[in-house]
Amino acid sequence: MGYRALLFDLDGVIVSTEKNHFHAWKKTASQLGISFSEKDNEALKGVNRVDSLKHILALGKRIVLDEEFEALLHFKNEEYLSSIEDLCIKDLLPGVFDLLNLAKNKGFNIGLGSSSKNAPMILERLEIAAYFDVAIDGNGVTRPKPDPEVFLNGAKRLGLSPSECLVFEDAQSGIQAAKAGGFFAIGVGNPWLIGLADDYYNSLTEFSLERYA
Ligand code: B16
Ligand code: MG
Repeated sequence: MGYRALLFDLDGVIVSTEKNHFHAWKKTASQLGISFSEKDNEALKGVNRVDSLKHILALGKRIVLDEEFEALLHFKNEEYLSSIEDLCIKDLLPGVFDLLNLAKNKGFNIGLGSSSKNAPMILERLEIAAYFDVAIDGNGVTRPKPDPEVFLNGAKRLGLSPSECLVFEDAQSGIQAAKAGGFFAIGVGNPWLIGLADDYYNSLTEFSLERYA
C-alpha cells in the first residue's frame, strides 16, 4: 500500500475506441486481400501501429515494400481519425471522471502510459488533459508494450519508483509491461486478464482508491 501515483493506459481504460481501430484495420487488411476478424483484433489491443500492421501482414503471409508499408499506416490512421471525429467527454468510460477527481483531491500523481500516437489529441477531445502530471504515449517510447518502457518513463518523470505506482490496463501486453517494470498491475474491463493482473475490476466504478492509499 502507500501508493502515490496512478498510471493509466488510454484505450480500453479511459475511453474505448477499439472498435474504431478494428474497422480501420479491417479496411486496411481488405486492401491487401487479407481477411481480418474481430477475434484477430484481440491480439492488437495495446500493440502499437507499426507492430499491428506487421501482425496483419504475417496473418496474410504478405510482405510489402517500405513505401507501401508507410502508405498503409497512413491509410489506417486516417480511417481511424475520421471515425473518432465526434469523440468527446461523454465517451469517457464509467468511473473515469470520478476517479480522476478523487485521485487529484487526495494528492495522487496521475500519469498516462499509452501505445497510441494519437493520445495527446484524444486527451484534449475528452477534456481531461489537465488532470495528467505526465503523459507518455506512442510518440515517446522506443520499445512498445509488453516492454515496460512506457510505464517506467512515466514513473521516472514523476520522480517515483514503480512500487509506488498503480497501473491500470485493459490489454495483456499492457499487464505484461506493468509487471515486467515492477508495478502493481490492475486489469480493467477484460476478463482475460483475471489471474494475469495483480487485481481485476470489470469497470473503474468498482475500484476503491481507499484500498490502495
Ligand atoms: P495509434 P492504448 C493502443 O492504445 C490501442 O489499444 C491499440 O489498438 C492501437 O493500435 C495503439 O494504441 C496504437 O494507436 O495508431 O493511435 O498510435 O491501449 O495503449 O492506449
Ligand atoms: Mg489499452
